[in-house]
Amino acid sequence: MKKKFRILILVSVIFFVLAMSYDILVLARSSGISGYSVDGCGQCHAPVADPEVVVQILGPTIVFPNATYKYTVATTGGPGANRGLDVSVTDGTLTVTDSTNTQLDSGEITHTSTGTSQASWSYNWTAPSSYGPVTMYASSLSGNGNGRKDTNDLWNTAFLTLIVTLSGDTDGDYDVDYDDFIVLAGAYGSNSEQLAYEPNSDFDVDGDVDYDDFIVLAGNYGKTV
Ligand code: HEC
Ligand SMILES: [Ca+2]
Ligand SMILES: [Ca+2]
Ligand SMILES: [Ca+2]
Ligand SMILES: [Ca+2]
Repeated sequence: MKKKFRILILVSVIFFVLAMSYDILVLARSSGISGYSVDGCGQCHAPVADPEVVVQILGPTIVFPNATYKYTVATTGGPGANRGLDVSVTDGTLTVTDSTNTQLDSGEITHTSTGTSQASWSYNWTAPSSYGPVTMYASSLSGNGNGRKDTNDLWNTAFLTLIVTLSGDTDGDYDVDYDDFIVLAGAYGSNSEQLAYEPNSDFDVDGDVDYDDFIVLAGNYGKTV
């Protein structure tokens, strides 16, 4: 009888420890998860992407080798009690600029527990040293805030193609020619507060399109990648 009792205690302890570690595993999710940026969060939340949730990746699409740019993922629609994200890139490097709300997990940007109160998250991406297209993938979830993974937590995915090209290539076709000059001419004299401003023509990224930017384009005129 005494032995049986001891076994019972032992079994209970083992069960308790297992239950605790399961709980810790489960709770770890609200602090971000990587590896789901492309296919989405369906394995544990709503089974398929929901068009009610709109995920946008905002930031420059024509970029230069080794340069660093700011991107923002913005999520609207769905229950919206809390939200989260997972971002990956096929090349280049993601870095955290807001460590309160985002973190790096296996090279991907995910939300922190605090970050689930946000509807948008910003971070940096540094372009690779080689020319060519890079894809940025984002999955974002709009949860019902009940602290559980359930099918009422809706999500969707988005991607953005980033063209890593020559400085001066305003239209992103991997050359610097008259077409690019025309784009710059249209934005010439503008600053980032104005409608005419064209970030793809602001090669020195100082918030205006002026003579300095023209000189950059002129310097690469006629070149192709
Ligand atoms: C392997 C399972 C799993 C996957 C995949 C997963 N989650 Fe979760 N997620 C959970 C669990 C479990 C919870 C509930 C416990 C918690 O809040 O930590 C949760 C909760 C959340 C919450 C809080 C939601 C609420 O209503 O309380 C957010 C936000 C979240 N996940 C974001 C994401 C995003 C974004 C993805 C896809 C990029 C994702 N999750 C993919 C398991 C997962
Ligand atoms: Ca061009
Ligand atoms: Ca061209
Ligand atoms: Ca400029
Ligand atoms: Ca200037």
